[in-house]
Amino acid sequence: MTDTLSTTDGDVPADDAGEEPDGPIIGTASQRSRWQIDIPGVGQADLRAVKWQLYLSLVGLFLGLAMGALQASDRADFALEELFNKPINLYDAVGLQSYYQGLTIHGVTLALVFTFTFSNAFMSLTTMKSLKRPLASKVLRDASLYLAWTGVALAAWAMLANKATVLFTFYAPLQATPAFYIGAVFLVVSTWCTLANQLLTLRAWRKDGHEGERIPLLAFTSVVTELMWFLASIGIAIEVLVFVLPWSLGITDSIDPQFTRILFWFTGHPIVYFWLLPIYVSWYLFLPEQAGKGRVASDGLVRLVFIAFLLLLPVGIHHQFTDPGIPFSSKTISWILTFCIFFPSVATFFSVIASLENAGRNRGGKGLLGWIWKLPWGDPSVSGQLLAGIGFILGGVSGLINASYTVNLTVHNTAFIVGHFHLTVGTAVALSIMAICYWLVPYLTGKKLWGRRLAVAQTWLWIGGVFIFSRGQMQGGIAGMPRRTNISNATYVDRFTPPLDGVANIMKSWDVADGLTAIGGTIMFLSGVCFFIVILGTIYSKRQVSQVQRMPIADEPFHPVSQTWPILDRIGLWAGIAAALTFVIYGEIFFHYLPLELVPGGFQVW
Ligand code: HEM
Ligand SMILES: [Cu+2]
Repeated sequence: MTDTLSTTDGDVPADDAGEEPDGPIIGTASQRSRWQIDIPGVGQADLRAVKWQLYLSLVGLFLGLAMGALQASDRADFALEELFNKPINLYDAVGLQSYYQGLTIHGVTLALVFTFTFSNAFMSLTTMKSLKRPLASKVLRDASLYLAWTGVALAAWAMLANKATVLFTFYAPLQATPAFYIGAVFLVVSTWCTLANQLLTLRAWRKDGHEGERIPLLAFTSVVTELMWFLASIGIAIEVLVFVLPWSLGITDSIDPQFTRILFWFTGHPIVYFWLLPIYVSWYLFLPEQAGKGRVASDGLVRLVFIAFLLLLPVGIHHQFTDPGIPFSSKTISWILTFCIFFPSVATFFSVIASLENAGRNRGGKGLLGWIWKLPWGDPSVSGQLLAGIGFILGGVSGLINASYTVNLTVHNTAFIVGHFHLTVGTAVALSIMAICYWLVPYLTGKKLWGRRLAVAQTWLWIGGVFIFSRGQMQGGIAGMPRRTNISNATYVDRFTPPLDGVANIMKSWDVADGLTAIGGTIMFLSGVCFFIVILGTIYSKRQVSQVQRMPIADEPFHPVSQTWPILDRIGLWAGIAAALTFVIYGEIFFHYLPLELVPGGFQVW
């Protein structure tokens, strides 16, 4: 089946004998290339939809990283001003009104656009691959794509016009122009379209002679990810559609800031699962294969982990430990359940490490740790995901600090939190997505990865940068530095003052924290620039592949699906249990909280 007009590619196996039927030939004649992908029935239009969701994700990443660079430099303003002996305002220079306008763009493009549209792309593709067919509905496929682009365009316009400087949490009574909220709604609805399409595709697969069969693991994890998010997003949907949007449109003139905050965090906690689970799909089912044909430890365990995240949905109150109006009972339930998240996380840690050990030993690794060095660290897609995983260890441990009710009080709303989540979403997720792009972009475009060495360097730069950055932010947080603050303009900054009487004196000031943040953040930004050079180099490269493009999927687990309880496959049942649990827990919260306490007005502060 394979045509080898131009065999420039060495990575992709040319021989595909004995495989299931391959997808149609995708490349155009003018490209003089006839490359194929490994999913039957998937055509140009399907691939294009996935590709443009991914490109939107990368546009979000680019904008977000640029704002991140500004935030990092803001910490170094004091040093730069001393150096150049004049006031410096980088925000002015790039045409932004304030630090907070930039921070809104940073939060929205990275926490919402980058992650959601990557999920739309990747989870659609994994569903198609796993069920060996294109998505069932072309209308939903295209609706998801157009809604995402339109939504992002609307919100981007609002933010760039400084009509939505409300940060990505848009807490009332901060008020944005309606286009911002409508854009957010479109983006969320695009993720719902993805889920609906996955479910239709699953149904079509069943009807196609698979009644009574077990759902393939890759499809199972992909569907549970989106389903979890659908349930999670109901909070923000009610918040925006019932309260915030009518208020922004002037239909209502008052709002309950605390109640809308509760609804926001209903979604705002499990949103982190939505960022993470597509990465878990990759860590469990792709990375071991890429690392050396490692096998997944247990089919049942993977299913259980994904179900655990579904069930641990209603813990959002742990973001509101310091908030008034929420009874201690609700906060207690939330923090106890929050600690349960450690279990699926630890299970994942041990299981993925076991698969990687298997891969390393397949490659000839010996002894207790010898397998680690045998992993293909020279493959940027592998090194990026391995380093992201290392970052996640520290991110997870610092998460335990946030989760502890009492310790939380010392770090709440400080820069410590920023240090924490740049290791989790900012590295475990973001660096993994970049690493996945190193195989996904070639897969989707039929091009050979360009700049492989630069790509490997990029992954190391990122992890080095974020370790410095997060160390700075955490230290600052412990020294009382607030987050979400334009530090360069704050009047109360704890600057180091001579005489130098010991290390403790320097560490107590915010200078070291600021310096580390600025240096680390700049390194991360440079790493991001390298990433985009590699990706653009790949997209515009002339080196087309002419073989079948294969997704790197891990073999049958050691404990195969035949040893997994069938009840774990009952996605509807688990979603029902999750919904019931959520109903009980939030019922208790609302019972204590209601009636609403409406306050008039909305504010545009910056
Ligand atoms: C060049 C790389 C990056 C730099 C230098 C950077 C820098 C920063 C800084 C300094 C803050 C704190 C601002 C404040 O509290 O006043 C921040 C906040 C934040 N960052 Fe990043 N960041 C980077 C990449 C990322 C990535 C990759 C993600 C996620 C995928 C991310 C997500 C966030 C979020 C969600 C916030 C919170 C925004 C808010 O409080 O409203 N950042 N970033
Ligand atoms: Cu949370």
